[in-house]
Amino acid sequence: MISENEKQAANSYSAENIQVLEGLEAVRKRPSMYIGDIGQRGLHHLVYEVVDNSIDEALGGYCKNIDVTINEDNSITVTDDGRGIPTDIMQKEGKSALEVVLTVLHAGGKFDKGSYKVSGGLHGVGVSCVNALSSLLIAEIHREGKVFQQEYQYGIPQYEVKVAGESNRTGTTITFKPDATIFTVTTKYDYDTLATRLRELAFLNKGIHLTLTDKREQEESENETEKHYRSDHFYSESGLLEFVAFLDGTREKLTEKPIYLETEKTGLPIEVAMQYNNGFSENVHSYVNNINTIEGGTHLSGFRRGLTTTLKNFAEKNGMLAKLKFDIDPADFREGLTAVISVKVGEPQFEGQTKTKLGNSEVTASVSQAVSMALDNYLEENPKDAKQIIDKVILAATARHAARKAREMVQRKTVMSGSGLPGKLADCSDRDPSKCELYLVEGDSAGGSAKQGRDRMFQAILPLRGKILNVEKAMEHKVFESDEIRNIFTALGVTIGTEEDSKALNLEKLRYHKIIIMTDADVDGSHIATLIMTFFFRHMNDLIKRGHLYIATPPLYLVSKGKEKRYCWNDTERQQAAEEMGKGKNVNVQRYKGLGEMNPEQLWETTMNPTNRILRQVTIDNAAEADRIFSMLMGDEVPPRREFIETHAKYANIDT
Ligand code: 0RA
Repeated sequence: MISENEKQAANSYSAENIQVLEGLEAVRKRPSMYIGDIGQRGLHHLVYEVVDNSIDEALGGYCKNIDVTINEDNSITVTDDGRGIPTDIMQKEGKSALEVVLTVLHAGGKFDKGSYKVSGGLHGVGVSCVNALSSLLIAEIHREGKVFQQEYQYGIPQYEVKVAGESNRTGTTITFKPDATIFTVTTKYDYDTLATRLRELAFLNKGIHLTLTDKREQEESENETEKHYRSDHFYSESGLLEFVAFLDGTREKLTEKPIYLETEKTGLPIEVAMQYNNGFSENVHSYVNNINTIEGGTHLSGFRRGLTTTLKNFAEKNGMLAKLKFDIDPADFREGLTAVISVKVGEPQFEGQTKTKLGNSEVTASVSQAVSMALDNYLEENPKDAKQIIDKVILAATARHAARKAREMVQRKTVMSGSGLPGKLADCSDRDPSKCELYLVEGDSAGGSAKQGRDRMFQAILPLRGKILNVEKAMEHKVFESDEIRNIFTALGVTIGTEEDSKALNLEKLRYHKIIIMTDADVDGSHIATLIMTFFFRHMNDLIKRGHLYIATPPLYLVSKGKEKRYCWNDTERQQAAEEMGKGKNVNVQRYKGLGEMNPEQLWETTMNPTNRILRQVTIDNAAEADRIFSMLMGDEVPPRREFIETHAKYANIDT
């Protein structure tokens, strides 16, 4: 059989193959066009692309287990127990189906007519892109009692599919090593990033077992002397119900039971879970074919419409809105609501800046009807919860009116009173926002050093007083009554609220394109940085999404000997510097506790000068996880926060 295949393959090595090479070459020339970017995100995207193929196989009902392993050399192995990618020769292409899947762009699943492909990477480019961007890829297929194998380098097959042994199971194993000449930023996989995505996939696709194992280093297990690999197993029995419970782990529930629906409307599978809590933020996450649609779209509109009309009708029917003197805004129905909406669409149209907005118009009505029906039933069957929810909506509407007044104050102040800028702001002289930076600095004394040390041409300083308001726990009008927060709004030139959407952010007049949080490198400092980030996350989310928010990283140590000085950002650097400078003799190590300990020149040199400084851009990799972490870090419960800080805090050791 194989020799027959080889003959056919050899005969037809022609136009098809040249096309393939051109296709993969295009991917290597412009990788960002296919996988988004070539940084940390793109690197991890490769894994998701491979896993998505296995998820498809699982959604077809052919596979139950998907295992992902980070190998010692930062290569990745994805194994599933599906049917195995077919290895027989395809007449038209003159090569194995496996090779077609691995070398032809968009080929995945095409040849399996019966398959209902719903999963699929963000860009839907398939595993051939992963192949093109890997220095090595090995495919191992268990099928028909045999093990088939084929290897690739940079997308080029090194030999025809061969039989490498016998097997009594079926499944696909793909191992790939990202090409370091493409992923120049990093080729190192982050366990937590992969774990978060696999957990999300487990919630979104109940009944599938996903595991993640890290073979790069072993850890000691509790009560055991044996070492073992770090590993997690993700599995969800009840899907989005558990997802919502997980997201709300540290929030206080408003009602006993979450509201859940799972249905199919005109061939469109819909799953929704929602739960009200006693907080003030809206945490609604939507997915299409397992892709997080951060820009929303027709499914989200359908959800909102269903929610708003059903709750409104119910409240009116029961005379619960009689005492209300003003209208209710649709957003009032979503305050303190955590919800996940997941739909599977056969031919999704993705629109928007990041292609994460669903455009299929038929989806709105389907989702809206499904939500209305399930919610109506719930309200009828749980009158006590229904009252709680409506009361909460009325409270939200009342608070919104108070907030609007407070907000109008902020905006009026921006427009009037001379420049309208806060007195504490030391502005820069350049007026081109793309060149300008605003430093948000903890404390007046550090603010003073920053003002003296900066380049006043393009760097502005806004000192903030100690701990700013924890917006996670405050009602909205409190947020806009806070002086520090008003100062941030006015300094940035950002306004909110339009006729239609009272929460829309207006970034057109943004005065600085880099907003840099600069706090002490200690526990207090990182707490303040987190408070400021929480504010931006909840109230200026778009500003983060557009990449305007950064964190400055002041050094932790100054190692000096006579006139020679070296700043160090971690313990390894410190040790190295001390060794190189004097073999331990007359070397002075100064530990910076705060920004205030540096003089203006030092602050400029280490933390503000664009040629030396290290800026960390704040990004939102996974919206649901970011939401969960912020609510946990800023919420009322102490134990989970302590646990998180103990496992993640880089600064914990310098305070003791
Ligand atoms: C199409 C047809 C068949 C299997 C697959 C695709 C398949 C693809 C992937 C990608 C990762 N894991 C996979 N598992 C299966 C088989 C059709 C048949 O056996 O009749």
